[in-house]
Amino acid sequence: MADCCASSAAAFVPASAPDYLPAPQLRQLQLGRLQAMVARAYARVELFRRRMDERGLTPDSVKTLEDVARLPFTVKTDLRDTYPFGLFASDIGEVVRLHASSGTTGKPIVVAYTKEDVAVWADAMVRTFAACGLGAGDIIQNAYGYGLLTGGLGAHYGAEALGATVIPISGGNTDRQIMVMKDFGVTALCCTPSYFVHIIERAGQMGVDLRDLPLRVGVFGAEPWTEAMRAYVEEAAGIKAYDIYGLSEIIGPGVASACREQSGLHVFEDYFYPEIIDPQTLEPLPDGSEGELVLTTLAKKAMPMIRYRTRDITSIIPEPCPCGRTVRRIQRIGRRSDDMFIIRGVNVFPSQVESALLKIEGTLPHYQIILTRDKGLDRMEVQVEVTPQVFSDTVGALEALRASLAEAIQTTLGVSVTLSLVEPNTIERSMGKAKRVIDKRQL
Ligand code: DLL
Repeated sequence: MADCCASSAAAFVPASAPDYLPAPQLRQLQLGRLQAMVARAYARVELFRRRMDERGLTPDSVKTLEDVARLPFTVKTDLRDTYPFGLFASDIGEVVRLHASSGTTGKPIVVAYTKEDVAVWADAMVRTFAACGLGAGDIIQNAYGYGLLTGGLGAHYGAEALGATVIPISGGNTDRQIMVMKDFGVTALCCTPSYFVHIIERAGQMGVDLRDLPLRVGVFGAEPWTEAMRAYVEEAAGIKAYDIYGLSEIIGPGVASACREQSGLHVFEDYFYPEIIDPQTLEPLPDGSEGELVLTTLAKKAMPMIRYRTRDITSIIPEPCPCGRTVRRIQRIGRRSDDMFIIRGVNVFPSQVESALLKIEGTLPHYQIILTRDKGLDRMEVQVEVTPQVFSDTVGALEALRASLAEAIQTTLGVSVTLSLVEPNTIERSMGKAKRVIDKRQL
């Protein structure tokens, strides 16, 4: 059954046809778009032409969808090396929008959109919001940052195209966020999951119980978060929390979204073709296997991307989704291949620490991992905030909590950690993506 028929407080949202196309039609649509995109990229982008020539490929080499696997990969450094406009396939006169994503070092990467690209993006976000059960009649508070990053305007255009009422509040000023949420009868909030945890906490301090408000949906993404975190925020705020995924290089938010089943994220495959590869051998992996997500844009004009290596680790879910959408799902992205750190020979992902912490009552999902090196030996400290109630407990109770958290993390990771309980509000809050790891080993 399509989501359009599900009972919900929101008004009727027509099912977006491409989400429900029978597989053969979808594949046909994808192939036609892939061929057109490769022809355009080959004709207009020097880097793509050179890489295809080196492999003896021309646009005519793409005869089936499987031929995508013969095309060269694109990586983040390609965007840096061609900074700012080197990968554009449209003249600047046709580009109506530029965004940029902050790199960890140096220059940002720049991404471009034509008028048609902006429409594709809005459509992908309409389908995202519809999958999250939203429609006309909803009041959407958009707390993703407006500006060069893609979250703010991406969600904004989608919410307007959906016919919902959008409040372009952007990130920050948490007290005002809570006031607006309450006074305007907001039904859905868009922000990073870590910022929402902060909003829950601040609302508590202000004497506002989010469960009493009309807020019923959270549209959360832009950073990894766990199922345990979803359970926590859904319970604390009395909402359904949906995971949405995207990246600037491909379009921004709107690449994939959870649906009412909350089991994986549907990739809007008619626009973004997903593959999973083994990040070591670079060979494609079958559906169901975990590996690195590679995306090819099928409908973007200004900045087409061929086989972009996202570094995000996931798998394609082979089973059809009970929601009725035929576009395939990916598993929730818990980690990137490059947020992994190695501590005394053991590979560790911040999401593993989060899952372990959230199994134990009495802590807030605010934590930070600090890595140091002492006489050549790596040390890992996990700082965890405790709730104000727990903080006023006896020393013995605190020590028992500390020990059980350390034990939970050590069992999950297989490495020893120093665990410190810290007072409420000591770990820096972020309005956007949370910084979970502070690596002081190279300093
Ligand atoms: O974060 C776009 C976005 C905005 C997505 C708002 C969702 C909501 P970038 O700043 O380019 O774009 O960062 C992209 O963030 O490669 C992932 O590593 C991570 N990421 C995004 N969404 C999720 C998610 C935006 N739902 C990078 N789960 C991606 C896990 C996510 N990681």
